[in-house]
Amino acid sequence: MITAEAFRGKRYAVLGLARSGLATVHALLASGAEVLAWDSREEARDAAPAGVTLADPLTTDLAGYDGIIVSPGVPINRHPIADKAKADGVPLIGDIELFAQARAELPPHKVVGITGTNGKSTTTALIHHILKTAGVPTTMGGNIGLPILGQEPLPAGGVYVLELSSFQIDLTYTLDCDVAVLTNITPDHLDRYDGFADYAAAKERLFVMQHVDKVAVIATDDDPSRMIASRINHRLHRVSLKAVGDQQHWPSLQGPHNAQNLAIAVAAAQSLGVADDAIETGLRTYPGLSHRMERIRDLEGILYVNDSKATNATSAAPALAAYPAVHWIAGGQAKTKDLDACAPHFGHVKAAYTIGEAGAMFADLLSSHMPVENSGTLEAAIHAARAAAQPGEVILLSPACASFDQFKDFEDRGNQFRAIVEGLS
Ligand code: UMA
Ligand code: ADP
Repeated sequence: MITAEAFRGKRYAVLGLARSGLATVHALLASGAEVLAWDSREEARDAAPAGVTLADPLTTDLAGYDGIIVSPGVPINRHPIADKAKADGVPLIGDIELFAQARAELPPHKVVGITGTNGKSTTTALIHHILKTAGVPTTMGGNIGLPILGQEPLPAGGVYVLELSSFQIDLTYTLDCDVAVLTNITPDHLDRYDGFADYAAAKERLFVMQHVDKVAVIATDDDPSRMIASRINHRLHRVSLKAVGDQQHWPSLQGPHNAQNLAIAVAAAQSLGVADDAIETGLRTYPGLSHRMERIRDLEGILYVNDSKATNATSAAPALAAYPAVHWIAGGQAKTKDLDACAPHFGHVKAAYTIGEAGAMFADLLSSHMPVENSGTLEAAIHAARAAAQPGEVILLSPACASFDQFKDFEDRGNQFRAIVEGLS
């Protein structure tokens, strides 16, 4: 766990007691801070550690507190905690900001911060893997599912590799990344922002927080990313998926989207001083992540692929592009009212099976391009796809939607897909 003397004797309110909130509470208590904490879910409050005062920050006078630490899943654009923080004169921050404040007490180290709409987790895991392969002490944290305050501090010379969502950046003010990375920007999370420009501006803040001697790595394959790159006035590496040649030696990094991810990872690793042969070994041995084009099973010549992490249309597109004959399971909570990003690959889809809240809307959008069935549930969709698929074809869960209408999160959705597919006989 990461602790800091800087927090000793200070008072914090923590709102949200899931992964990041709980890790924050533990780190603050261990640092000698006073902690008031709350979660709207009773079971989350019940799991709070001893030593915490349980009280709702909305109905507690917080004047004089040193910070209100909010989980990234709390929508601060519409949650009353934002006005409450202003009224009480307390900074509204997140766990990443606490990490930034703890850095001065850590052994000399570097921080790589990775943001972007898609490819963050892959790029984070890949940079971490390359560093580990090269013998550099390193740890991953942030949006990848590992709250950074819950990780062990690194010895001198270590590199913290942080995946940062826009929600986390919104709650961070002093994180000066040694290397800041932008993968791409396409529409997502628009319920949390005043439009696309506002969402892009949230990502740009990662670079605004950097000092002039630090490095920015930006994939300039889309307009918003090019705009951000044009405004960088510190050290900038522009990379592009178009500059990557043959990917055949890197089995877990197939497809143009992974060309983008690996171009970024190579530039980041080079800027950290990793030798080219160590980078090449890292690319070759990278094992891939679950729920991203994960091959689950080959049954009767039909391949079942779990791409549950494709939570928007842009991230589903590369999966459709990757296979020539796809039975496509899509749907959930839609982020946009169109599937335009997937349209260039509709020719690969033999049939679509839609699920969840977006089921009817997606069926409507797709029906003039391919056979569609609104299956409703994941299980029904898998069975319908199995009945229709021929040997050599692929049954692909690549939902282009968030999962929260029918599942706990994208991992739960992918795990249920795996369980159902493994149960087929
Ligand atoms: N809550 C309240 N009151 C509210 C709203 C929420 O009490 O009004 C509580 C909820 O009951 C919940 C907590 O606040 O207990 C919110 O927790 P959370 O959703 O932030 O969950 P964590 O487990 O802390 O996970 C967060 C990130 N979640 C989100 O950004 C939604 C995780 O990213 C991240 O891995 C984790 O911190 C560790 O850093 C997940 C994610 O879906 C993977 N990210 C989005 C994405 O990738 O698209 C941005
Ligand atoms: P993130 O953490 O940003 O959500 P992941 O690496 O977990 O990104 O990948 C999420 C989904 O996006 C996967 O379905 C994957 O196939 C797709 N994807 C990965 N990298 C990219 C990229 N650079 N551009 C577009 N889609 C991508």
